[in-house]
Amino acid sequence: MRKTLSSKATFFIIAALFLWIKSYLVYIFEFDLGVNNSLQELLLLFNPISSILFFLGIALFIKGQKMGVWVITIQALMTIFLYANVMFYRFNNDFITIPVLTQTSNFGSLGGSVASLAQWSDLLYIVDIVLLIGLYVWTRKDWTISKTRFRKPLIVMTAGILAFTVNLHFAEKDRPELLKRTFDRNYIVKYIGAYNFAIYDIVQNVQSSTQRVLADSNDITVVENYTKNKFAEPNEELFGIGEGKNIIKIHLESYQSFLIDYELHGKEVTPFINSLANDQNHEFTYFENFFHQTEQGKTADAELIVDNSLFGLPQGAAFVTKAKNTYQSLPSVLKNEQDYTNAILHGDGKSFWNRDEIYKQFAIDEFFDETYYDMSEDNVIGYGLKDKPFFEDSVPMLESLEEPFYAHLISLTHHHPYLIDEEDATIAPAETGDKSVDRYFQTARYLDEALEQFFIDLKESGLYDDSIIMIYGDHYGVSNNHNPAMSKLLDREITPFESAQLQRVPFMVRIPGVEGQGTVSNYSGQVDVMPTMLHLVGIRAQDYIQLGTDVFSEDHKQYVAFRNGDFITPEYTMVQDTYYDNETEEPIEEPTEEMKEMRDTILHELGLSDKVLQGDLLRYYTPTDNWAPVNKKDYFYSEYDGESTFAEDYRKQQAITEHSSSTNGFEIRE
Ligand code: GP9
Ligand code: MN
Repeated sequence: MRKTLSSKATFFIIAALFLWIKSYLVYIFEFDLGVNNSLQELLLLFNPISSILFFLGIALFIKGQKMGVWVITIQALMTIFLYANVMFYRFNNDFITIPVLTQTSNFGSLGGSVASLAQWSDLLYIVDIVLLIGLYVWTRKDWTISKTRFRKPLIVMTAGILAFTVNLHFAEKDRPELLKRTFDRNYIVKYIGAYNFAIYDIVQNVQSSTQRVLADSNDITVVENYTKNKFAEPNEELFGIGEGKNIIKIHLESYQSFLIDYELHGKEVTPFINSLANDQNHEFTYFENFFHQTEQGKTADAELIVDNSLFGLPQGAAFVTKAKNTYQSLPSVLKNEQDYTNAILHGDGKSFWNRDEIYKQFAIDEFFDETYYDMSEDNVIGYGLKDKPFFEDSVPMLESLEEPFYAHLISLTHHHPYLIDEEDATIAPAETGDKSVDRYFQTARYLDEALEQFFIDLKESGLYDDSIIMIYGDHYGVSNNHNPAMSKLLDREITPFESAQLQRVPFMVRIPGVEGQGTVSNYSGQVDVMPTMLHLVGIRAQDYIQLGTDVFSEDHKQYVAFRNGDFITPEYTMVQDTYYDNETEEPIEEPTEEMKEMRDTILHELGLSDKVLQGDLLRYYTPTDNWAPVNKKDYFYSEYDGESTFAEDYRKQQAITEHSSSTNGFEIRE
């Protein structure tokens, strides 16, 4: 038996196998990675191989018996890394990243609880190392010394790199642009593994810190001059008209404006949203030529743009790569100038899109994530909580906030691939044969019904009368990959011009006590939201770095930039280097100088925005005399750990007393 086991190769293979099995068991038993198809299952099993071969392969450079010591040391280091992540995950439901390591307060929150997180069964983590040491002592005398020094390690390490390439290829099949779009860390670990994720994280951090280091305080002056100059004076009648009111901001996932008034099988798809757009109650103003401006960051981009009046990055999500930046977000300004309490409500894990990090920089006081909601099986589909229970259970959370508040509710069910339970589907799917497009209308209807009920509940709670309500669509739901189906549905060819027009998403505002303006045709985009909101509550946007302008202003600049440099104005559209006349939809043979200048303006603005984000330039900018920069340390998002849901708990609480008391640390509004 000893003879068969007595070779360096066997020792190496056994070590690699041990580490492989250990890593896989950790994935299964310690992490909650949400594996939901067989390809993901397979990748989870496969993904530790690449880094194990690569790192253990290093030991093969060492000659003689010492190689064994190196194998054991590397094995131990990788185990420590894994175990540190396990401990961190047990507490935070998240993985260790460089920003987390540099942010010692996070460990502070672990406090003395490290001991309580450890379990006796954790001793199993060293079983393989003990066995390896035994094997080493037992067999090393019989090891032969290899003649070549570099061949073996290089072969093994190259095999590791190759395994990674294959891994990534299949991962991107399941989740396109996985690394570029920098999804949730749980996703990346699920697809490429905990070790590869750590390398990815290091590369990302090095890249982003170099750009930051090269920036200096003069850079912001250039941006400031531009934005101060672009500023549009507020509409006098509306400036400050919503002062002191709450802001309830509703994020309609994947909702494109073509849905408004669209009829399928002779029925309106979203009758309630239609009624708001058509201002049947004389309350809402609907901007029919409003566009999303997002790129790879999708939802995260929409949130960033709307709340900061900056563009997202050309690649990746600033939510992830620029999470440590200084921001002067809409909620932070509201808080600074008018003492708002800021909250975000969303029925998904808190770390998706790195929200739990960036929200601190945005001065978000409360983050009601999935742990606050009833996530039982019936309530969940696709990415997370269904919109109906989400909106319903959000009302008591809103009531718990101190007024005035800014609350951002992010819907989720109307998300690709538009899954819906049979009992929730109240309209038949479309019949294009493109499954996800066909279901798109069913989840849109579901969102519409959820929203309608939410309005009823808001009115009942009394919040409706005290709150500005702002509704916006985050980004397209039907991508160009589905043009044949879209063309059937809209009964026209989806040309590049048409595809640009389809990037319209709704933007609607309702101010209590103010009559709505019905449908407004002014052109605007997500970047214009923040200055608009600031003016409504009576804060001059000019003091802040804003690339958009107030949509209610007479001077509002009516051009809309897309992140790739294409753009739209009321008269013409520029897509892929071609200018089109909006009326005739035909290419313009000879674009005017003015059109070309507009293009330069667009590129200039996008470039300025990139400079702000890449250089973290807002750290050099003091907007007003009494501006207090956001201090991340002031914000901490605990998970709700009540035995019942927040809503249930809240109701119980209400039954006991009508006065303010606390439910797991949350003040109940009197
Ligand atoms: C997840 C949700 C979806 O929490 O916001 O993000 P998206 O895929 O639309 O960017
Ligand atoms: Mn989205």
